[in-house]
Amino acid sequence: MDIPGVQPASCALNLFSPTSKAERVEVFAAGASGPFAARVTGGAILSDSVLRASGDFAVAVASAGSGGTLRNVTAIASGSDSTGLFTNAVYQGAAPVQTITAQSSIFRGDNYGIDVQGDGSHTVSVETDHSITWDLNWAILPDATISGDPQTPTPLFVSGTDFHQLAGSPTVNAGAAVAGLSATDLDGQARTVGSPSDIGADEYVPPDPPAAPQQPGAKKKKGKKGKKRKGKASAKKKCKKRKGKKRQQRRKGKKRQQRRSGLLPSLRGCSRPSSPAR
Ligand SMILES: [Ca+2]
Repeated sequence: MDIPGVQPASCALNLFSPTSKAERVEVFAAGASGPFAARVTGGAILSDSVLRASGDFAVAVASAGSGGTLRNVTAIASGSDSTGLFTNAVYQGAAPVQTITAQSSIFRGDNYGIDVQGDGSHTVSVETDHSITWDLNWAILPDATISGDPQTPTPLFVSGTDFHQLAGSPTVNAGAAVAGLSATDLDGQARTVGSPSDIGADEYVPPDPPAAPQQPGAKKKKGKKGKKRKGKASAKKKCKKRKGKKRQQRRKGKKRQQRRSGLLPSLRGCSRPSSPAR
């Protein structure tokens, strides 16, 4: 879903209640100033998705109110002062605490990966669980915290706009083993391939190993089935031959008996007719 012309601090995707859940969405928001690709508030859940925002002060994903959960999200913002994950007391309203739980997610912006801003009367926190930001790390202002295990390795992606992982990316098999993982990733492929599952919207599927090349002149191996059939056929043949021999012997014996009892003329004295004199 490409949303151009997003107004400052306006969101292309807004999830705002505990029953709000979005998964496997791809949002690209562009605007001259402050476009937000997505906002999560009121305990909503956003998972298995790619959020991308471009423009000055662009934000890939923001939280507001009491916050929510991001699970297997890849959030990338580009442009001056852009931020991957932005949580700010300004958007907190009456909620005393704004907490965003980031599980197996990736954040990056040209300014900050994660930017957490509290104020004198609001507490803002980001709880990370196997989530990463890279290059520029995070900013933490007063009354704001980042807890858990924020990490900074550089993921390996296909390109700057295609966030499928490459082989060897530190995000592969490095996700959080948490309850509530989806059955599928952004592409509809299995969410868990290897253990544990990956960080980010995409789950890496290793390519099939190439088939071993056949040596020239190598004899093709006969299958078990063929061999078996051949063995069976020759056994049958042998059996038939044996039966024929026995039948012949029985016939000969019968004739001999008949000759003895006089039913057939004796063979004695029989000789081949002599060949004519030359
Ligand atoms: Ca995939």
